[in-house]
Amino acid sequence: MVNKGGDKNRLPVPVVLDTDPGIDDAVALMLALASPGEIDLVGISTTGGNIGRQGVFENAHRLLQLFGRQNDFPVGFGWGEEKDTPAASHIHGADGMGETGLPLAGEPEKIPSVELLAQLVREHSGKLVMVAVGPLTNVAALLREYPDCKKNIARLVIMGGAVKMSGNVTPAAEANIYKDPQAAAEVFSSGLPLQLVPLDATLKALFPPDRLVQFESLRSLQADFFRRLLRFHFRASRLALGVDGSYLHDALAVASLLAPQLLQFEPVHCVVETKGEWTRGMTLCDFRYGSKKRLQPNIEVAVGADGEKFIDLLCQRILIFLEKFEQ
Ligand SMILES: [Ca+2]
Repeated sequence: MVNKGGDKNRLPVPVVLDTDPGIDDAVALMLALASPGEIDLVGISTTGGNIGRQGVFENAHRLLQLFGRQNDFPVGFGWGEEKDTPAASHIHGADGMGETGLPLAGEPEKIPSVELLAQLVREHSGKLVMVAVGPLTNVAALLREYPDCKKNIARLVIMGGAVKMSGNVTPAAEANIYKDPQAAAEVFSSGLPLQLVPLDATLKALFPPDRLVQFESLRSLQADFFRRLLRFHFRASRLALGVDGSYLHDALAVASLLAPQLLQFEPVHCVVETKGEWTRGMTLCDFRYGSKKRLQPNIEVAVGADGEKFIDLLCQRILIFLEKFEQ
């Protein structure tokens, strides 16, 4: 987004993060908190995904308490029934955050995520950017229960899908879309201004182990948490995916607000398969270039990303952010 001085483009933009922390969710949140010049984080709505609804809700609070931001904005509790979906503990740990053992103080109040989202859209009418980095359950519920909200959401950025490649949960589907394909289908066909950051882009956002070296000398609980989170993810990713590094899918979606030029967006028509025997949760895009049959675009899809520049930006921001906690 370019700040041209007009009211509509004024920075920082109000942002709500819809999230299921989640290791890469935690890094995405850190990147948002580390970027107050561009992002005014006004709320977090949690959604069951990497682990169940209660766990991700508590993890969001744990993170905010760790960074001293627990009184700055509300946190929503995931909408709807708990989905019976494959666990992601082999990637994120049983606690969803790399078994880092962050404490949780108190018993946080549970505002339903859908109510929180509706309230934030009203408060920031026409300006609110939603960044959804978990299953789209809350967002679909918002559009269903508060249809008037639709015209007042500036943009929705979604981490999810795989458009020109295999998925990660099944050959057809990426985890966020697979976990609630009905919700994703509703959101994709909603007419909202949409940007999709699929695996095609996020598999370029690999944080290599040697980039952690620059964080080694930092001495704080916060820096220690960041190092342990990534080290867990390095081990898990090596075992589960045979990859040397940590894919920070969700952080790339947040980075698209800071430096949109890092991603190669392309307008396409995209639908979500909800019923397929083998293809449930598939994001099917119409790339029939030049064909008269090609369908009208309904979404901008990132078909690639500059992974190295993303990691540079991320490290720069997180380093400055963590230095503030030095003891
Ligand atoms: Ca996530």
